[in-house]
Amino acid sequence: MAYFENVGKINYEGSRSTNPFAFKHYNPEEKVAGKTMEEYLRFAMAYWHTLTAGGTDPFGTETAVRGWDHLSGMDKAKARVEAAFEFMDKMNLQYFCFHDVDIAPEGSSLKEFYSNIDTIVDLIEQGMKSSGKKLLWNTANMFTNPRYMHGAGSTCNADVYAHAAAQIKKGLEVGKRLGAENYVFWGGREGYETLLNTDLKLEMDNMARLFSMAVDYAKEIGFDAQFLIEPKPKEPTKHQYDFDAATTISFLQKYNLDQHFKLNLEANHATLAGHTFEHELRVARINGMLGSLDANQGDMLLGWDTDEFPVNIYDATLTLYEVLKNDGLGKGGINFDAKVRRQSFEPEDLFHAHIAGMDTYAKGLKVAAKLIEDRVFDDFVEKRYSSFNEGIGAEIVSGKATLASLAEYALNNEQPRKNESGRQEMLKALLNQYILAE
Ligand code: XUL
Ligand code: CO
Repeated sequence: MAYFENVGKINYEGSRSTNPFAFKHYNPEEKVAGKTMEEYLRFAMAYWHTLTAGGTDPFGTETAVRGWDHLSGMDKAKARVEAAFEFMDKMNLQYFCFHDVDIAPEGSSLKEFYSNIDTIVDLIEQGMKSSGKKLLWNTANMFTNPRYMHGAGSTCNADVYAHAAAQIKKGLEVGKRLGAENYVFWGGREGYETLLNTDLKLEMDNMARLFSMAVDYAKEIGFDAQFLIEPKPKEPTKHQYDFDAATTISFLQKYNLDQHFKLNLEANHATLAGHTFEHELRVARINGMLGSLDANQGDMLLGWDTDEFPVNIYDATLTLYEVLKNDGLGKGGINFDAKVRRQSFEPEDLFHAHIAGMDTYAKGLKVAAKLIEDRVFDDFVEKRYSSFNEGIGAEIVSGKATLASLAEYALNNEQPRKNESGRQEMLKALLNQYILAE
């Protein structure tokens, strides 16, 4: 059965095309910076937004009209698997990502949940075999069920902690079976509402223990996916422990987990943390921790995680700039953790949304590659710091300088170098020039 019968395969037609069901920039085979667009971008469909969610918000119920609406339970879950492969095929998406609860109903016990997962994973495995689609990452949802009200790895309830461990164990087994390239942890409830009832140290130590157990179990079963943590500062909890890239990296370093993890960075999470997305990518990149991306964008007039499809070329350019400087994302990819607006309720809207996101990132990739090729910012930055290439600057960088040697230098320095302009406006105009060029 076709769930998206009104839409055919989406193809590249070039930037002049007027066909809303065509790519204007995403041309999978086109070479950019030495690789094909498809190799760099590794786009993924988020199962939860595209198949499972239906457009609820805190004030309203589902609005989405989908071909599986008349079904329920396992029948609905099975229909969604079929729809997922039809959508990925038509959309030319090679990867997908899911939480355990996205693909299968939890049922009334953990045993039933395991068995539901097994049934659906059988279908997913068949779909992957016949289509060649790949699992970018899977994860365990340890935030929706009421049992996780106090957290999962950071809960005050040891039985809930054990339940979380059971979900992760199954998630790792599923990931291995489906050849997942990464395994993600996002701690939606790993944080606190008030310190008055919180043992901060125990909560963080316990979270680290759960991550270590996951590392050990993956090793035990021979699952060689890249582990990823997805930072987010708040929502649903007031304060989340994996606040942003810098906080998460230092958490991983403190617990000796940094060699086992990288980061899955999300654009809207960056803005919630008061950062630009490129800031988060740069921090991860210079620490060797840039793993994968959740592509979306927030709304600057709304203070929550709106998970809109990314359409901002300026942001996409700076994002892809970091990706190219990282020499790609390795095992990672670009997962559209994004949802259509509640009033975009028709199945066609899922196509328009993914086309918009994929074209935006493809255009960003082309512009970023040109900026790097022409060394637009590299030359400027290199010259800006050139005082550290020789003389006293080289002594500082090599570690030879001391406070005493620098003080002596400063005391005898009769003609200190003059500061030069940072030329911020000129650089931003250059960036615009590259974005707007044909
Ligand atoms: C929530 C979020 C999650 C993670 C996976 O803000 O981004 O969907 O990506 O759990
Ligand atoms: Co996300």
